Amino acid sequence: MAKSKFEYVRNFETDDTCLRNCYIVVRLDGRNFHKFAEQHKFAKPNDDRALGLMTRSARSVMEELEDIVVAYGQSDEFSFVFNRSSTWFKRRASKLMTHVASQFSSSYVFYWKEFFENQPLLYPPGFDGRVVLYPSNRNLRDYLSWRQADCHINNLYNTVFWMLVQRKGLSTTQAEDRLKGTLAGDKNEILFTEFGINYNNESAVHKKGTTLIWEKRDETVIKRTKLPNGEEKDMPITRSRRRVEAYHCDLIGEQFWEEHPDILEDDN
Ligand code: DGT
Ligand code: MG
Ligand code: MG
Ligand code: MG
Ligand code: MG
Repeated sequence: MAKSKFEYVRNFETDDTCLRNCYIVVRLDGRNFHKFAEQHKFAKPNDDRALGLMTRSARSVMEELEDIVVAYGQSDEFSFVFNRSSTWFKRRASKLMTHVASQFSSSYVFYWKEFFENQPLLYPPGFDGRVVLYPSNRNLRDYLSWRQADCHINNLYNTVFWMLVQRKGLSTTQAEDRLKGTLAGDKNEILFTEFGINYNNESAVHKKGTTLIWEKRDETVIKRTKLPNGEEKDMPITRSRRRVEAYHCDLIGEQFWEEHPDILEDDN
């Protein structure tokens, strides 16, 4: 095919292939969700509709795109981990990141009504994306631990903060001052002595965030089957199906990874 004289502009495209053998992590984060949460009347500190919609959108990303082995979300962010041996889109960072961001954003709008029945979506939300590569299982696990630790720190802070404001009637500035310099133990103590709340009993989705993984489940369906003698009969057929399952469990310790040894590939 003859080439036009404009063809050379292609050479301006730069290579953004992700290094081989590395896990490719795409993290999305809601743009200016401080304002978005206010305007859409998100409950404080945690809005279960908003968290449910984030998880629904992340599930759509995993189901529609290839090679995502685990995803982790909290607040207005979600991280997607591509298998280290993935060759999807020739491992081009911009392709992977933009597919994740656009699939997530369109799902967020598409499924909005399922979660926010009486709250109209007032303007189109956006999400930023970034790509980070992790060369070892340890690094990847530490990345996920970092996001989960962030979830815990913020949730503990926000839980006490909004108790002080909503139950004790402190202004937001007063609550901020009250919590300045406090450690986790102090916050637990305030929750327990002043509000009778044992933080350990708070809901797991808020304390731990949401982890999505693929799991095989046996599914039995009744199917009308033709027998050799020509007769038709309803027969149970069991097949193993892969589906995305959600967990709200600890990712920092060993247990989760021991119970799900197939998520990560061996380092060697
Ligand atoms: P950014 O990411 O730099 O564009 O700015 P923001 O405002 O999105 O900041 P970020 O991502 O650091 O913090 C997330 C914001 O989203 C934070 O202000 C609280 C809000 N948010 C997230 N989930 C909830 C929720 O369940 N309830 C409420 N009330 N707010 C939430
Ligand atoms: Mg931010
Ligand atoms: Mg944000
Ligand atoms: Mg955020
Ligand atoms: Mg195209």
